[in-house]
Amino acid sequence: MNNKFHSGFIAILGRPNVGKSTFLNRIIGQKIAIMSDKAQTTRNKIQGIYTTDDAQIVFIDTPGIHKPQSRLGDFMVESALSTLNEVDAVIFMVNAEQKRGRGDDFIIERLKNVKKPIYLAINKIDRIHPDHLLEVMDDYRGALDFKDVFPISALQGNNCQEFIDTLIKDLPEGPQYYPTDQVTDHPERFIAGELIREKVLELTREEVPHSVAVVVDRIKRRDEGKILIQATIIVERASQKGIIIGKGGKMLKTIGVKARKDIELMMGDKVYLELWVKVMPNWKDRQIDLRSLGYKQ
Ligand code: GDP
Ligand code: K
Ligand code: MG
Repeated sequence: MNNKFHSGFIAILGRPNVGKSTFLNRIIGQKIAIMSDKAQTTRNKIQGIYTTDDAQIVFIDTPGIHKPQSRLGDFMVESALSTLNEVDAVIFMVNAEQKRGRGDDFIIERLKNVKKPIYLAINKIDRIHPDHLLEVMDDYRGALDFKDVFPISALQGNNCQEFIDTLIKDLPEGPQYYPTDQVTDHPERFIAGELIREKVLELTREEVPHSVAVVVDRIKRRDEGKILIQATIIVERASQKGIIIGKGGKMLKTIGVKARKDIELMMGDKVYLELWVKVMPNWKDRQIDLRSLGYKQ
């Protein structure tokens, strides 16, 4: 019997939409990183904490590394790269359906300087024929000195537990950093905002998503066990405000109902959600606004 406690911080890197958030949510078993089929859904580092009797892994879900297109993009890339010096291991996740491309090579170049164990996770194997897997593996062989390679399906769970068991076995002996019942270090306020933003991404048209931020203005616990949450959805143009509010306020109502259900699940209490929509032109390129929205440290 080996009673030593293993622990450490592991960053998850990969192009947008390869399934990083889906994997994290599967492992942690609660919805903490929002998911969608649109790139750049994750804007902040989100830690998911996985704890067992003899191990703890603190996962860092990074925004996708990509060529920056705005100051927000810049911040996202910086944020992803800066984590690499602080972690014990790195998971480089790729999509089994896609050929290795420039986006992957951009990340591989940066990982060449990382002296920590790097694991290749080939995700979405539920979408490919098993014969194709060897080709994908060949594609990445020699790109980096991988400690191990795991084909997985984050969506269906295939091979995920085996992957976790290996990560734990390889982690050094260490302390339990967070209490057993803690699954993330982000405050409820942040997650509530992310859940609202997720519904906006899910329900609105293509032109809206990348222009949206959500600020939770107030969380107030009421006596009857009900929580009042007031939040503002921020967009760049009046036309986007119109889309989010919808005909007769219908869209905003749908966003509110769906977000409220998820927030209730997270908080374990009844929630009363009040949403406003505000136009802030070019907030993505305004340093000061980024800071007030929580995207700058
Ligand atoms: P991220 O940008 O890397 O965090 O990617 P997400 O976790 O947001 O996932 C992007 C999209 O891929 C979502 O629509 C997911 O449902 C989908 N997805 C993630 N993992 C898998 C998988 O293992 N199989 C399939 N078929 N889809 C997946
Ligand atoms: K995504
Ligand atoms: Mg993500």
